[in-house]
Amino acid sequence: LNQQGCVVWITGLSGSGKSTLACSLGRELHSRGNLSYVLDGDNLRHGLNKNLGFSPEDRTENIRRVGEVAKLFADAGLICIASLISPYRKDRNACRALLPDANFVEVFLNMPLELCEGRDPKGLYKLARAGKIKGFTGIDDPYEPPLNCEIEIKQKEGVCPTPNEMAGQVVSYLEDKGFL
Ligand code: GGZ
Repeated sequence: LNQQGCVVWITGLSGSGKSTLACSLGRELHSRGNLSYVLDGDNLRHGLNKNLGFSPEDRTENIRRVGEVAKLFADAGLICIASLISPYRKDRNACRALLPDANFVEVFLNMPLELCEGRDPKGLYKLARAGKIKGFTGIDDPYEPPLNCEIEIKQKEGVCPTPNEMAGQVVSYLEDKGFL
């Protein structure tokens, strides 16, 4: 194995497609013979982070822990793919600061709220609009978009890129930077 590790940090609204992109990217890297590991916010909240909710303090702690674990994977030489809403800029920047700057690749999955809310795979936006979930990102809790991300993924002429296209965009970047 001769692989320089890094963290690919995917941020975006609930329903923007973070987990789908993470999975697709992991599969693509595997098929190329690159070791990667996916840290998914929603999954980790069932184990490592099961004592955390969605208050600003708990989100900050959630992201801090995942940032530390991601750094460990990157140190071990893996491409660590983290997919969390990570709505607060300062928390993402704190994760970035754990690594040499070049080894933290922030990917902004920039999908309009209307699109994410329209998908609503778990019906959470509906509950949030009805006031049954308080502090839902994009509804009554802020999402702070990155100011200087390495990769931005968005719709082109109203059409969303496919998961494979999105993964391809990240793979090209990682190739350019010499991680692949
Ligand atoms: C945002 C929430 C909330 C609130 C539950 N706000 O799309 P999902 O359902 O499957 O994934 C979301 C997940 C967010 O977990 P993260 O660890 O990524 O969040 S953060 O980075 O902000 O710590 C969503 C579900 O949990 N969910 N309540 N109030 N998303």
